[in-house]
Amino acid sequence: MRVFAVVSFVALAGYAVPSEATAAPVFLGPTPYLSAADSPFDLSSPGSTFHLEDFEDGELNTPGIHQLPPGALNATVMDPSPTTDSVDADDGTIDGSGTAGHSFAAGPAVSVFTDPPTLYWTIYFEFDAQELGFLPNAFGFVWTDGSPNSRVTIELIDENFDVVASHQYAEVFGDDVYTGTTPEDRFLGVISDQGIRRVRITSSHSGDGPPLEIDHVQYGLVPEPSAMALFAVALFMAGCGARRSSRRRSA
Ligand SMILES: [Ca+2]
Ligand SMILES: [Ca+2]
Ligand SMILES: [Ca+2]
Repeated sequence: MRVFAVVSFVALAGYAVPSEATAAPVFLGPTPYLSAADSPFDLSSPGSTFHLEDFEDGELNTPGIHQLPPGALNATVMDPSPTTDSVDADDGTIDGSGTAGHSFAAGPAVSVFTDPPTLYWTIYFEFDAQELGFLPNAFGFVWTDGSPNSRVTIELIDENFDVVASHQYAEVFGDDVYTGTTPEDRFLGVISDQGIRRVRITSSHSGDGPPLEIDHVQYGLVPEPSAMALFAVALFMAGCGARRSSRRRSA
């Protein structure tokens, strides 16, 4: 049920919510995230229809997710180190630090030669319907480190490598600290009306800076989005009605 609260937040904040039952993807977040309990998805028993990759075994190896294209330039797992930026709780203690956990750091950035240059860090996942038994309609991750003022985009990409949905967050991400601190860490995600075949995360910023790090990659099946968006709107309207009648009673 927590997912409804976030969709409702998205509606209040003016994000992309379907106007009718058109079922456009609903992009979620950004919301602070220190442990799996902060996810809008129910991560209490990952396994059959929902998966959580926290990288704590040192690998990307939850079912049905692979990097695209496979190769030496892919993101890699960061072991505990002074600059590792895991989700806070992964080391056993929510204490403002993720250095004793594991994160997933992007491969080399693409640099666009403006002055100063703009760096684009990308992590690109593909889902395997055979291995999962389905294509996920929900995906999320936690942005844990990068340069200050990073711009983040999520793209959903289909079988033909066409971008079917894209969302750049209005907020910017990142602080000036690269040593595993966690107050800047944010959940971002999407619920789609279509099965998600591929998803590409891009984090960009002006000038040099450290690589994009993410954690708690999560994906699976949730109830279809148009119904949830309508439910969120209904909740919002009910809340407005309650406030109006309360004001009338107190007048
Ligand atoms: Ca910690
Ligand atoms: Ca981790
Ligand atoms: Ca961080």
